[in-house]
Amino acid sequence: MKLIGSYTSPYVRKISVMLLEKGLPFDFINDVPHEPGCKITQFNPLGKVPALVTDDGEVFYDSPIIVQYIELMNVAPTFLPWQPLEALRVKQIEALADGVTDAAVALVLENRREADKRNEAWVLRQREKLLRGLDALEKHAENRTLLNSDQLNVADIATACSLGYINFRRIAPGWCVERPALIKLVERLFLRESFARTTPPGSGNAGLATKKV
Ligand SMILES: N[C@@H](CCC(=O)N[C@@H](CS)C(=O)NCC(=O)O)C(=O)O
Repeated sequence: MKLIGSYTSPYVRKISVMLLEKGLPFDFINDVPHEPGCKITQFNPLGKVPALVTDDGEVFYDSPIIVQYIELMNVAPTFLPWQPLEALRVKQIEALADGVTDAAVALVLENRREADKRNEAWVLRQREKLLRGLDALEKHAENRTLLNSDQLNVADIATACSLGYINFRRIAPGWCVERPALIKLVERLFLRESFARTTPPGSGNAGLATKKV
């Protein structure tokens, strides 16, 4: 199997973590969208990482689809409940975490534009999505049923990758204030070898800020 993506992408990290946790061997092909020479459009017409190329040469893209494919390989540990509706509920939280990541990525890209070219209304909209999403994740993490339970699942992995990215890009340094359940989740997950091995270069840890965002 080949995983195509960049080391800094939280969606790529989600897949790397899953493969490492399951002990599935894969070749990581570093490919960075927005950089010259990027080859991802040969695998994904949408030009986004990650893409997974199976041993038979079939390509899957969009990280939730890749998650589903990996789960179909039936290799323990499983990251989705066996009961379909329960699995859908976990996938809903995965989508929520990925949506928070989408907003964070949008903020990073907008911040790269010159100040006078930034669309402040757009920035505000993304920021509100991010904060509402984090509040919703905190509630799930407090409940400890579908997120932050003793059984690691794809919602936990997607949430920790999203928060790791927010830390790495310093997009909302106060996210951790008044979100103690999310802090507990990342503190626990970041200790795992799969997360340690996929830390984006130069990223900090989870408990830095003192002011809520
Ligand atoms: N929904 C996609 C999102 C993937 C995504 O947006 N990846 C970013 C990197 S963090 C990307 O490739 N961006 C390039 C682009 O949008 O052209 C997934 O979950 O795989």
